[in-house]
Amino acid sequence: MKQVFNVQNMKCMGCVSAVKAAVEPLDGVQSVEVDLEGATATVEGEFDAAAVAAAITAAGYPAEPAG
Ligand SMILES: [Cu+2]
Repeated sequence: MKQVFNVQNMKCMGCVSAVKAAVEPLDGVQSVEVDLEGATATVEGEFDAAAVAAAITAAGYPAEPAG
């Protein structure tokens, strides 16, 4: 599946890297694309959306599934 998350507080490419690093190790995640300007992260794979949102939030960027 592909899920878009709204991600708050990302301000630079360091933030983008931090979000990617938080999501990539999670179970079932195949790829992560982060859009700094759009304030979103798009995750592909077979994962638990709540766990992904929680991991991004725990990294300092409050996140929730979009739509
Ligand atoms: Cu930053």
